[in-house]
Amino acid sequence: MSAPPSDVERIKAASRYLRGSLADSLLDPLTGAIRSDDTQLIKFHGSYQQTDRDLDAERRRQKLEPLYSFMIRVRVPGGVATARQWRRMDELADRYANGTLKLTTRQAFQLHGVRKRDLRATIAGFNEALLDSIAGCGDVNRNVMCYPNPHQSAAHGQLLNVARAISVHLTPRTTAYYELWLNGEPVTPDGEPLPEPTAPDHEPIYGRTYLPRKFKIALALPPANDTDVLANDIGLIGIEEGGALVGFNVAVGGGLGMSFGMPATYPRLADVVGFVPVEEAVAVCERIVTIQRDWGNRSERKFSRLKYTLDRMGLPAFREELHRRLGHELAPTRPYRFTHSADTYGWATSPDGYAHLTLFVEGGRVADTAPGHGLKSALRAIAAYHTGEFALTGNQNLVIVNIAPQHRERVAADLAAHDQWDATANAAFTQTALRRHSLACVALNTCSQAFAEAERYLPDLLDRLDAVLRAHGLADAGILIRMTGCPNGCARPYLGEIGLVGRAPGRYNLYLGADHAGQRLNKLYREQLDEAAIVAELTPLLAAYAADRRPAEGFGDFVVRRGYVAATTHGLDFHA
Ligand code: SRM
Ligand code: SF4
Repeated sequence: MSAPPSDVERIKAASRYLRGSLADSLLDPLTGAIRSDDTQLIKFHGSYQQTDRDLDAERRRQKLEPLYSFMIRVRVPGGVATARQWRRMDELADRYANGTLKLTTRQAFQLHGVRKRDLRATIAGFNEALLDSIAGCGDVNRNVMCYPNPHQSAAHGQLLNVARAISVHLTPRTTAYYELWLNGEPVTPDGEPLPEPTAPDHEPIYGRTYLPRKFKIALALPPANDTDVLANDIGLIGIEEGGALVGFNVAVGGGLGMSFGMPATYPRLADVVGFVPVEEAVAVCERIVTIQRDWGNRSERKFSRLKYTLDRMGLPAFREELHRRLGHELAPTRPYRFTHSADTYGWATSPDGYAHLTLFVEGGRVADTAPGHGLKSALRAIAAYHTGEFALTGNQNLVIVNIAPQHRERVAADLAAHDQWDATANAAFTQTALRRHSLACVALNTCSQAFAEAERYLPDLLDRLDAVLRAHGLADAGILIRMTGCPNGCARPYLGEIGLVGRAPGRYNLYLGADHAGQRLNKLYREQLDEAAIVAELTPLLAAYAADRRPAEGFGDFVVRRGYVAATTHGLDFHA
């Protein structure tokens, strides 16, 4: 007998296409929270109920309910936002959230600290600027990632168009989102509930219970793998011919989450299964989504992601099922080569004279250092006149895209006026390359899953590691370092040449040996290290790297070559 469906499956099935009792929960003035089942459903609308974990203990002592607030994840397919959208997000962050914008590892915006009473105004606020949060979270396809600058070449422009088409095609069709957040009150002024919609909702792709679990798609155009394409349920690797995008190698079954003490859970990189022409990219994604819908595990959420479905079915059976649903076989995989997964910082200029400036945003947090002073204010000033776009990268950074020739000096001056010297430096960065290649997940104080700090702490740890790097002449070594507060993998730590994963407050597991281009997972090197131990473990390795590395050899490749860790060749041997 098969195991019963999980509780989340019950909630989805009973939700009337994601409505649940959210309308009532939002109106309840007695609590800052929403009802328990609704906390699952609101994720599909792009929001998580959270508490301020810094205050939890004190509020418990005072017999107060936790300080509830909501994170809202605003989708930006391919990361490309207009200047108007930037201005609106900047404004909403100040008016309803904690005054900062988080640029996520999947090219979305996150607002933190929004109170229940302000949820509607916030969502309506970004909706006016043509942004949405539906499918920001939940058991559906999430924000589709791709290379952030569509103006870099014709092929990059095509890539963004495909990312947007996939995003639209896989967006849930339920009208619940519009009804709850945008089309006025879900109850009439005299308290009568609105009648059920006359045309009942229908989800042609997902069905009534949506997917068994979250689903992620990314596109990349070699040699750049800036979206860590193989960490996704579906990775589309663009193939160019004569400057045009002709199609994609399709990779399936990537995903990074795991749980400590459960070796049956593991990070896994996607397998490349064949090639499709551009015109078929949307269809192939839809068919893979439906395989996961029908074959994914709906009983045990720890094993629900496509990667487990795939390893359970076996690659040949999965491929056969995909061919059956597509009506034909995939074409053979085309050759490709990734060289890096990090962003390239500084200025670039297009042949038409327009410029693009990639800025490092530490931890993806756009904030000021003092009122009116810092990165947030600098970007607000630029957004007032910039005629191009603001593109969020998969590395939590920002590209100011298509800066008109007459604005170039002004952009540089606005950044400098707000102390953003490194932003405009190009060759002469004051920060180490290690810092510029760092990623950190949100973790405390909002993430309920965090065992340890990440975003708030990594800059301090980097101060100590910077000193080691400088002492060994490694200030310009672009080593990928990634920290998360738990093993879920939100800053893709298992693709870090140095991965630090929170075990307990102030304690991290250290993983080493990923490559520099997102094509090899790392491996556990040491457990439960505090700061002194992290520095002590890394110092001799960095010294050896400085002394003995081969030309152009990455740190991850070096530690594997020298036998500090074995190479991970598949998710199934990650724990070996
Ligand atoms: Fe994540 C859950 C933040 C990218 C794997 N992630 C969470 C939650 C919602 C915590 C929770 O469940 O209560 C975090 C909200 C914290 C907060 O306070 O904001 C959270 N994840 C993030 C972000 C904001 C990290 C960041 O600092 O940038 C990223 C938002 C991406 C976006 O815009 O959609 C983020 N999360 C990722 C990635 C990286 C990626 O997708 O490229 C991963 C690893 C890839 C993957 O999915 O396998 C990731 N997040 C998870 C998991 C583990 C999933 C699994 O299969 O086991 C969870 C927990 C879960 O789903 O049960 C999770
Ligand atoms: Fe939270 Fe863990 Fe994700 Fe960090 S990795 S944001 S601690 S769920």
